[in-house]
Amino acid sequence: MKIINITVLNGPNLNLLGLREPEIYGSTGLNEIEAKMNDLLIENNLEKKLTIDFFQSNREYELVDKIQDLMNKRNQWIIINPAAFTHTSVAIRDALLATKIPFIEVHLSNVHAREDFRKKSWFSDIAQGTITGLGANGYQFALEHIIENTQN
Ligand code: CA2
Repeated sequence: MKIINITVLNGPNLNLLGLREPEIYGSTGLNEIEAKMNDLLIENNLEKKLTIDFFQSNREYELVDKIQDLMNKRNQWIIINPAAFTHTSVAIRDALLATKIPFIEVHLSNVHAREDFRKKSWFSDIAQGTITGLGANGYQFALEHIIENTQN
């Protein structure tokens, strides 16, 4: 049986979700987002076919290392909210390009409706798709896409 592994990567400050600035980022914490994603697998009886690993870091090199760890592994997907690194990180972009793992870029807030510097993403043009502005549900939608596109 082909097992799909999904790695959910979250960038700097997202460990503060639910604790600060709920008016921008919502009141759902990262733990709750992770629990809901696991629930979605269980509801779909997929817990033996899909696995999800979660990783949050405030350090760019740790995210690069985590992506490199997935290199040469088969049947991988990445869901990534690079947070502030969205607008700065050629290093994370290069790591994703090197692994060739399909990924979905998620943002809680609508980055296009905010400051100009947030409109530039180093990821959108190489992502399978992007979800922005739909809050914590964005992670669920990304997972639903993977579920629908990896069956058989
Ligand atoms: O909307 C998003 O998901 C962002 O990726 C969040 C980043 C921001 O730099 C991007 O432009 C858009 C910021 C993450 C900070 O997360 C916090 C969460 C709670 C309280 C404070 C910061």
